[in-house]
Amino acid sequence: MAQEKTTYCRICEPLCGMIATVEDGELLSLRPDPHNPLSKGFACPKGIAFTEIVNDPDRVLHPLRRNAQGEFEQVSWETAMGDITRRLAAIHRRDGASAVGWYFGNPATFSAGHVMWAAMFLNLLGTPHVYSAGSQDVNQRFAASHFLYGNPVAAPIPDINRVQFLVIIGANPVVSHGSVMSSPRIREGLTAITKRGGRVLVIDPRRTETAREFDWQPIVPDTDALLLLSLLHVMFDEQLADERRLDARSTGLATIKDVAQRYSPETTAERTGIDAETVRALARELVSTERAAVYGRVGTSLGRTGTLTTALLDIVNLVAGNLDEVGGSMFGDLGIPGQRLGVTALQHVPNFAWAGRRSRIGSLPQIIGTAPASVMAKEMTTPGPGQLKAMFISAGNPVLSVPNGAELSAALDDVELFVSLDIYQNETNANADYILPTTTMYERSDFLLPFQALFTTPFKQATDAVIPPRGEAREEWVIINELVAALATTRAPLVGALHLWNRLGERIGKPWTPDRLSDLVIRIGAGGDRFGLRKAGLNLRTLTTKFPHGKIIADHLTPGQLGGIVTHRGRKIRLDAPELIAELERLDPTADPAYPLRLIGMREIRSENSWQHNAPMLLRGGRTHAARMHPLDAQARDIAEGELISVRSRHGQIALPVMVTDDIKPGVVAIPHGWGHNGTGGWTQANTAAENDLGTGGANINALISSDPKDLERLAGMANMTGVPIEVEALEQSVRAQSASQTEAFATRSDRAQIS
Ligand SMILES: Nc1nc2c(c(=O)[nH]1)N[C@H]1C(S)=C(S)[C@@H](COP(=O)(O)OP(=O)(O)OC[C@H]3O[C@@H](n4cnc5c(=O)[nH]c(N)nc54)[C@H](O)[C@@H]3O)O[C@H]1N2
Ligand SMILES: Nc1nc2c(c(=O)[nH]1)N[C@H]1C(S)=C(S)[C@@H](COP(=O)(O)OP(=O)(O)OC[C@H]3O[C@@H](n4cnc5c(=O)[nH]c(N)nc54)[C@H](O)[C@@H]3O)O[C@H]1N2
Ligand code: SF4
Ligand SMILES: [Mo]
Repeated sequence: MAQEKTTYCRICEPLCGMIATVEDGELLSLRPDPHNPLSKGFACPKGIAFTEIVNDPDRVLHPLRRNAQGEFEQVSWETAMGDITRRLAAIHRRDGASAVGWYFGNPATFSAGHVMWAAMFLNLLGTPHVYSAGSQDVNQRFAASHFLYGNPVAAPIPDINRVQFLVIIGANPVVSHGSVMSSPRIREGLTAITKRGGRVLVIDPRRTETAREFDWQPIVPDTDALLLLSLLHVMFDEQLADERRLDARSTGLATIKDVAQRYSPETTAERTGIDAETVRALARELVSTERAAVYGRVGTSLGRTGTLTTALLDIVNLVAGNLDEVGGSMFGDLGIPGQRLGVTALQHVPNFAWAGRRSRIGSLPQIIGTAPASVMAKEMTTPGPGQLKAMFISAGNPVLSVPNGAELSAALDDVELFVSLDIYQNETNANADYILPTTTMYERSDFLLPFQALFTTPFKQATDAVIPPRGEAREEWVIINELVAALATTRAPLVGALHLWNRLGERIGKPWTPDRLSDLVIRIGAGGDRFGLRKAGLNLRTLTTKFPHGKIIADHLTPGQLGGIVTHRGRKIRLDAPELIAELERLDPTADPAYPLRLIGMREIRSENSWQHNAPMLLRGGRTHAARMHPLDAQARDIAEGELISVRSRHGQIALPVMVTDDIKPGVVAIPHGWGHNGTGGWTQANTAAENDLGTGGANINALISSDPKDLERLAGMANMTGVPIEVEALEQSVRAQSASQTEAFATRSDRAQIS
């Protein structure tokens, strides 16, 4: 008989409540949970379509080994793990920990067991080759927080519930549903701001789905740091800032004032495309509105100076009197005693500290234990001590998501051992020696551990698995424990200690599992039972059984968190770190007349990065990958709507259809990433689309992006994926008529109507 189970979605950050209908261990359907106190019956098309992913006939359900002919064949877990652990141990014994590497992709963060076990294993192993999607996403946030607060994991989030003036710079929450903030029903949250008489301003090169609903200010890509410096200039110049208060809360104010002095809005206007009076008015409004915040995301992460830009976002909030204040940019509170001491201690651990290690290739700093993924390929192909020889990739598709996928794909083909942990055959693991099948989110229990401090309304939810693992799928942490056991016998004393800990737990009947870790965090943290000290407090069991729809911990974020966050001397925010100041010299790139246009990224409502192009529900309406460009730029190049265009940068070339639209700043071209399914993966739907003559399986935008260490952002090794100089031309006149009609259908049906 069919049964309904309460759970939550773990695709993106709002973590919306879901009701799963299950029969005989099979997932029949998903619908939004009307009783989840935050998402209240909302879910997006990706969340609903996940049934098709769990049950996808293309899913990898058994361990696969690549044979001499290059084909995958099914093997037993025993055979796969026996061979993998033997080869891994041999490589480790011969070349040490620095021959072993791991890349974990975005979905890893959405599984407490996966991300924590991978981090624990790799840290204890001591390899510098730890990579993640972070250097294409959010590592600049950690680096900025390191410099400002001495605390890389502190991330301010806008107080959506109470803000009256929200400036969104380089984020599109109506489509992305919010990032580096967990705020279910974000569209409604934003609309509520205007309903209560406030204002939302979107500063973005494209009139995005969010910008269409609120006020839009276009900007030249990758000039946000200049805009933010000009805002500071006006705040100091017009004496809007409360300097005495600033002095009490921060160090380095004189330096920042001095720097801002050089960036009057009159001098930056031409570069940002925003006139001086608009900037002056914006600065005044940010200071005079009692509850105001600026919030930036991927658009401010991926420029040439992402760390500096992100630090400036916080500094603008601070100077305007909006940081750590009600209705401003606030910090979530984990409620864990001793957090500050813990972070201070971690800052002295080389594996964790900023630049505690630098990459062998490019000498780029690590941040929270991870190195820039852009250098992964060269770390595999460059001989010498520390060469990466055994590579694990879990929940990632870096051949599409990291710059220069062709280079990476070739490098992966040559490493001694390449093991993928995934639910699919994708473009990356096409070259793997083994693909190990893992569970999807609904086949495991979980707690939203990594997102605890990011909820705009403090919230906790935990879930049991709603169905057993399909086929022979296993959870990542279970696989990692086997690797731990294998390396415990080689030259890895700390891994050995972890193995003993695991063994001990098993022996006393209390194995160390993700659930146990979650229970610990829940009990110690805000609202927890502190092991009996707080009578009505939570633990994992009470959270799952008494509050299956989740529990709101507090109605609002609490101001005044900085004292518990900042680890710098005197608990003062540091505004003048020399590393940040040095980034100012990178603000003005030299223009190259051969590449006059600027490339930006964008996300689509029915895609999640590269991995949801195989669900029929999400592909409806003849969806295709397309670039967006302004009519003026199209006319100048004699390009018509729907035509196939060639997009070239200094680093590569791709072809795809174009949509000509006024909703973008002239001189800018927007292209979604995560496409470029070329038949090497096992995604039948996505690859069938690729075989169509229009190339509608899409193109890999990251072929246009440089993986050269000298082109990476310097403080967090961020890939430079926005504002990239490009040129565009018509590819073939002959397909014009054919493609125009199809792209138009896509434009009306999926780009506009599907926003929910
Ligand atoms: N539907 C859907 N939702 C998703 C995802 C998805 O793939 N699909 N991915 C998830 C992931 S992994 C993440 S990290 C989040 C990201 O969440 P967001 O950051 O909110 O999403 P993006 O669409 O990347 O928004 C970036 C915006 O920055 C703008 N932009 C680009 N360059 C610049 C610039 O130089 N300056 C300024 N001011 N703006 C710029 C782009 O036009 C775009 O509108 O979304 C998550 N949610
Ligand atoms: N040009 C450009 N490039 C970008 C971006 C951009 O804005 N522009 N955005 C960047 C960002 S923000 C991100 S987060 C990255 C994403 O980059 P990645 O994380 O490398 O790639 P995804 O496409 O998210 O691939 C996720 C993989 O995980 C698998 N998977 C899904 N669920 C699970 C699971 O539970 N367990 C396991 N083991 N596997 C699972 C999927 O099958 C898929 O193969 O892309 C980055 N790349
Ligand atoms: S917005 Fe969609 S994909 Fe993201 S958590 Fe909610 S239902 Fe899942
Ligand atoms: Mo991301």
